Amino acid sequence: MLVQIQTVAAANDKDGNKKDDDSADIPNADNPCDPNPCLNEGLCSSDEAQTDNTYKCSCAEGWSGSTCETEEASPCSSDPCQNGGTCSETDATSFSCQCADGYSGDTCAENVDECVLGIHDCDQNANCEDLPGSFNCTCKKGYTGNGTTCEYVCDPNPCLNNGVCSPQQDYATCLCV
Ligand SMILES: [Ca+2]
Repeated sequence: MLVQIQTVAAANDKDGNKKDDDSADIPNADNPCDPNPCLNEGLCSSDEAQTDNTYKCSCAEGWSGSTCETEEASPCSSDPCQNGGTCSETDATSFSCQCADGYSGDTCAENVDECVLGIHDCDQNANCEDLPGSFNCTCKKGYTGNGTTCEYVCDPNPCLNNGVCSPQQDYATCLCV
């Protein structure tokens, strides 16, 4: 619990000279704001004419309640950004999401189809498969590699003595002459 003793700023007298109010540093049993009952950096004010020790708290932004004890819901407190997106408040009631790679939309709920958009790095001899949040590259028949790089299995010809190369799924067979 944060309790702050409010100090009164030094006042200037009518001649412009600084005048310190030493009494502000001494706890005052008659002052309901000393020590400050307002939590979370709330500012306390009291009416000196009141004799029943009433006070009012002016709460810092994001806090409410008679002693500023309640944290107000922020636009990001419900974690509105999905799939690893990062939420940031744009004002007291709005948010924006910074989406992780592979997702888009106001709340990052939409998968990016890298294959349709052409923002994949698959080899030109690979098939692109869209996945939620990512994509996969697989070399086409007759090509071998990791999908990002695919090489034709018959170039260079692996068959000796003028054998005829025949491409299979991801390897070659030789027809010997
Ligand atoms: Ca995708």
